[in-house]
Formats: sequence, structure tokens, C-alpha cells
Amino acid sequence: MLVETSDHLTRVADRLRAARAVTAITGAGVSAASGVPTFRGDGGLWRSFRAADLATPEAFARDPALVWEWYDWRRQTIARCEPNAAHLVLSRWTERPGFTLITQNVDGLHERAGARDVLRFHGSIWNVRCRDACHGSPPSWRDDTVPYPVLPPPCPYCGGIIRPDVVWFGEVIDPRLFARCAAATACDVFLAVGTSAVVFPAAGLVHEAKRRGAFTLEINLERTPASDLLDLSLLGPVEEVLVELDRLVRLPSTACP
Ligand code: BJW
Repeated sequence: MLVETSDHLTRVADRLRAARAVTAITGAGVSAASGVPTFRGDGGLWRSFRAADLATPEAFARDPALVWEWYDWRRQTIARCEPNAAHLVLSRWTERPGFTLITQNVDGLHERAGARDVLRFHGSIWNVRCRDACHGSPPSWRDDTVPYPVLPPPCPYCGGIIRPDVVWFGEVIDPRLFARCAAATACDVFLAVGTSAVVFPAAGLVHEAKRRGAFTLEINLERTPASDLLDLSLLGPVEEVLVELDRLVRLPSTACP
């Protein structure tokens, strides 16, 4: 179902207010208003670069300097961006018991907005690890260097090279993290926010939530492959829709007893 009416927003707000457990998964659309490029669509990152050339282990093995140039450029871009209203609403919602925030975004803007316990499905662009998992190095560490003086950046533990600690195509989601995200599909309301819903297994979570009985909705500028399967699609800029939803959630309930 596709809607944009205030009546539907009010109904969603009623459901959110009554829900004991709410889970949201966010995608690049949530950071678009902050100036972080999305992956697909107009101006998306894949318009200028082929995913297979940059976001795969094979691409990194072939040309680590090229892949790092892309990540270094994105890190410089993100470092200049600030969280927007959508990040701020979601960060407030993470203070609510029973709320789980899963993000596919690697930009760290949810955390910068103050969100608690964010489940980072595809890792973080601000974390790195030794490409060869050398003995002396931790599994992953934070590195805010922007820009890197040398590409690919050297591993400070073995002199080899480091890689971004993100999940590339063909790589497996950390099983413990995946288990926590899968468990969060047992909820009353599941929101898919600003994601094209084409990358699995992340895109499968909303379907699993629906199968388990959750009310499922997406917030997006446009229809996605998930639209027909969800209970509701709210079409609009997430940084506006979430602010309005948040305002309505704070009002007294309008639901019939
Ligand atoms: C707005 C807005 C505004 C804009 N307001 N809205 C099942 C079926 C088919 C394929 C597979 C499958 N299972 C696995 C696969 C393979 C593959 C996959 O899914 N491929 C598909 C593309 C076909 N998946 C994988 O390889 C995954 N691993 C895996 O499955 O392991 C098991 C396995 C291993 C080996 C073999 C087989 C299985 C890993 C996926 C990793 C994805 N990694 C990336 C890069 C992360 C690092 C980095 O950032 O560089 O993650 S790709 C990229 O896509 C990134 C994103 O997190 C992800 C999702 O993108 P997202 O967030 O949805 O962004 P966009 O740009 O696509 O959409 C933005 C949306 O916002 C749009 O809809 C706009 O309209 C909207 N929007 N402004 C509201 N203001």
C-alpha cells in the first residue's frame, strides 16, 4: 500500500506508541540530507563507479590503492557531514526500551547523533583491520585519519596493508551480529527507512519481521522491490516524515479503544 496522507501517519504513530518492541533498519537515504551520496539512483555512488570494481574482496586484491582512493574520498566527504533530523529522531527513539536500530550505513552518523547500541550491519568506514589479520593486530580498530597520507595505508602492526572494516559483496555478515538483528525481527513494528531494499541479507529482515507478525512499513522517496509486500509505504523525505511521526507519537493517542 502506498500513502502520503496525514491519516496514515497518525495510524502509524498510534502503532508506534502502543508497540512494546520496535525495530528500524536504515539505509543510505537516511544520510542523503546530510550530504552523503547514496549508492543507487540519481547521483548515487554506483553511477560513477561499478560496485564490482570497488566493493568486493576481488577488487581489493586486484587494486587496493584504487579501492582505498574511493574509501578515502568517501571518508573525507563524510567527515564534513553532520547528522540530520532523521538521525536525531532515531537517536531519541533508541532511548526507548524495546527499540532496536539496525543500520546498513557505514558513515557513523547515527552514533554522532547520539544513538545507542547501533547494530552496524555492514560495518563502519571509520574502522579498519589488517588485510592479512596479522598476529599483532586487533580484529578491528578505529582510525579517523582523513585523508591518509599514503594509499593503501600501511598496517601499523606488520607493515602490510589495512582495509576498511566494512562488508563487501560476497562477504558474510558477522554471525553474532546477524543473530542479534534476526532476533530483532520479533517485534510489533518494523520500519525500513531510506533503503532500496535490494541488498541481501539486510533486505530480508523486513520480510522476516512480516512473517513473524510485525506491522511493516517503509519510508522512502519512491517505491522499492519491498513495497508490495509491506503493510505500508510512506513516500517522502525521511528527514521530514520521521520528524512528523515523532511529533505525532508524542501526542495523546487517537486510536479507538
Ligand atoms: C531516500 C532519501 C530521502 C534517498 N528520504 N528516502 C539473495 C538474492 C540476491 C543476491 C543475494 C542474496 N543474498 C546475497 C546476495 C548477494 C549480495 C546481494 O545482495 N546482491 C544484490 C545487490 C543482488 N549480498 C552480499 O554479497 C552480502 N553478503 C552475503 O550475502 O554473504 C553470504 C554470501 C556470501 C557469498 C555468496 C553468497 C552469499 C553482503 C552485502 C554487502 C553490501 N555492502 C555494501 C557496501 C558496504 C561498504 C561501503 O559502504 O562501501 O553496503 S553495498 C551498498 O548497498 C552498501 C549499503 O549498505 C547497501 C544497501 O544500500 P542502501 O542503503 O539501500 O542504499 P541505496 O543507495 O541502494 O538506496 C537508497 C534509498 O534511499 C533509495 O531507495 C532512495 O530512494 C532512498 N532515498 N534519499 C527517503 N531523503
